Amino acid sequence: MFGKKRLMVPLALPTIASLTPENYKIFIYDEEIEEIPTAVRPDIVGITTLAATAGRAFELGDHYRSLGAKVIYGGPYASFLIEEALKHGDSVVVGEAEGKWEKCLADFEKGEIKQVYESSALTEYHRQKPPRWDLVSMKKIFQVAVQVSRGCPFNCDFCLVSRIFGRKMRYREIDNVVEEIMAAPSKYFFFVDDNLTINKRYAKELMKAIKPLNISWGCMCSLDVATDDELLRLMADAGCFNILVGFESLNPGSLDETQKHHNRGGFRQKAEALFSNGAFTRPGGDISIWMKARLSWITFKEFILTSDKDRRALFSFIFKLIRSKQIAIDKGLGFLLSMLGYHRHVRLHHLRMDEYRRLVMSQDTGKWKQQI
Ligand code: B12
Ligand code: SF4
Repeated sequence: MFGKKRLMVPLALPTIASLTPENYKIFIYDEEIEEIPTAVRPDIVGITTLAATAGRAFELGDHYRSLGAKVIYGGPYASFLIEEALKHGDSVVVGEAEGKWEKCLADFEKGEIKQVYESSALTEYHRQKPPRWDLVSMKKIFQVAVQVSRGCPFNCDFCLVSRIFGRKMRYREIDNVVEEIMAAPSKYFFFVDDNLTINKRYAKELMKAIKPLNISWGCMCSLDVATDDELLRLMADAGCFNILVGFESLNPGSLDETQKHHNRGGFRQKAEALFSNGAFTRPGGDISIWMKARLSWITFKEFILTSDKDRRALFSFIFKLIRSKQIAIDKGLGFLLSMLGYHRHVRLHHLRMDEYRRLVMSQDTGKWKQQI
């Protein structure tokens, strides 16, 4: 939540609504900001799932099935735990919805809905229909989500992104992105791409194209953005006010263990470069110019404290660094420390499944025990 508002409504459901034929009357509900009408019986209910939301998603699925509705799950959690989702729903759309959701609805209309909609091919992802933000109550939302790319060339152990969207980057055509932003009901955006600046040429073109739109936006990118002064300036000019950088850990051993090798080394120098090149440590005159351009860089550095044996030492190490202001480069810097909860973060590939189950069973209490 952001004050009385939710920061963003997840992009999944407005995207799926955009794929839905016109003969459907669609309602989107987000329980973080509004009540879900549980007394009504829809014909078909689509529910998105994350590990963090799966318990509630399954409760709702059970409820709507008991009313006689068909319940379809999608999203990262159901895509990897299909059998579990099918205990609470009629069908699972695995991975990207494009193509599969339309097929699922066509089968629904014929009364032949299948349990699993899956395909080995990823979508082309050149041009997307605009998400149906008109179906979302915008009064309580701060930012609108936009996605320009899918995929990630890396394969970090705790992350599902390359498993869902592949390791080859796919990009939308820039004019298609611009059209979507212009049609959106807000001037505040968040690019949900896992690394908006990984392809610097595309990123620079995008910045030039969105600059005239006079919007404010945040994004996620890797620290190497710090090494490209031109890109930082273009981002600032185009309305960037917030970036989220995933350091994950300060411990090179933990980075190796989780296959996040690309974050090894030089983090402090790069973070300092980010500030001296992009924002706060510019001479006073410069800052006021940037402020006029609506630039206020607030960087949340996310650390995932990966391995059990290092946890205590790392906490105290980071605590000391923050207290000594060695990494609190200025007051605009925030920290988001998240423990690596295996039930939420672990990459669910088969080799690790036994370990995953063992850890969840041994560490969790309550519903998780019955669900696995
Ligand atoms: C932006 C983002 C956030 C943002 C914003 C969330 C928001 N409100 O929009 C913030 C920073 C708040 C956030 C928080 C968290 N996030 Co996050 N986040 C993302 C990110 C980068 C993009 C999400 C997105 O918008 N994708 C674009 C949409 C279109 O993709 P999609 O949701 O997958 O939907 C597609 C398909 O999955 C499918 N689909 C999805 N739902 C449905 C439903 C139906 C019915 C159908 C048919 C199809 C379908 O169709 C869509 C179109 O193809 C993803 C990674 C990624 N690249 O997706 C991680 C990701 C979703 N987050 C993740 C995690 C772990 C978290 C946190 C738990 C982190 C933490 N430690 O706190 C929290 C949980 C927050 C919560 N309670 O919801 C994990 C989820 C893993 C899992 N097994 O659940 C992901 C996958 C990244 C990862 N590490 O693997 N996150
Ligand atoms: S954590 Fe970031 S770099 Fe690693 S696989 Fe996920 S999206 Fe890619």
